[in-house]
Amino acid sequence: MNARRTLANGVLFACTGALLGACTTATTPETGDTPEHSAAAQFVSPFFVELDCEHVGYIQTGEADEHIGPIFRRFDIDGSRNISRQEWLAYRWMENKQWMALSFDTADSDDDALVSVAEFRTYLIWAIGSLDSDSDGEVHPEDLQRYLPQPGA
Ligand SMILES: [Ca+2]
Ligand SMILES: [Ca+2]
Ligand SMILES: [Ca+2]
Repeated sequence: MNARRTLANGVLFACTGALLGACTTATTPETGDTPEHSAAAQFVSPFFVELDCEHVGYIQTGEADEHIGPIFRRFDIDGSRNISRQEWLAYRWMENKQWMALSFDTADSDDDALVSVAEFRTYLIWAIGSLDSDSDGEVHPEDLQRYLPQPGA
């Protein structure tokens, strides 16, 4: 996707927000645009289709609990019920290792260098919620894309 297309998406996003009445709040699409959001978008992306099991085209934070088991086990290679930093960074569907590391540090809230099931659940729910810029409870593929680098960028 080129820069012009990205810009168009941004404008489309803003217009959609206005149609939904989001313009009445103080938030703008740019608010809270941080590396943590990019890390969250990268983290959620590989699981989007799985989380959207009803195929409605968007995901919600409530979907995390339905799918957390299989997603967690994909990271927890040795089945220890904890994800080590090494296991986390080994997950191959996420290209930007800096964001991966940021995700790990954010998820590991007690700083014991392991992400427990509870920490993983909290992070997944936070990650989905953080991408819902217009706070309507729905996270669409465009919400993820705006935080992720485009091919060739
Ligand atoms: Ca493990
Ligand atoms: Ca921990
Ligand atoms: Ca939304």
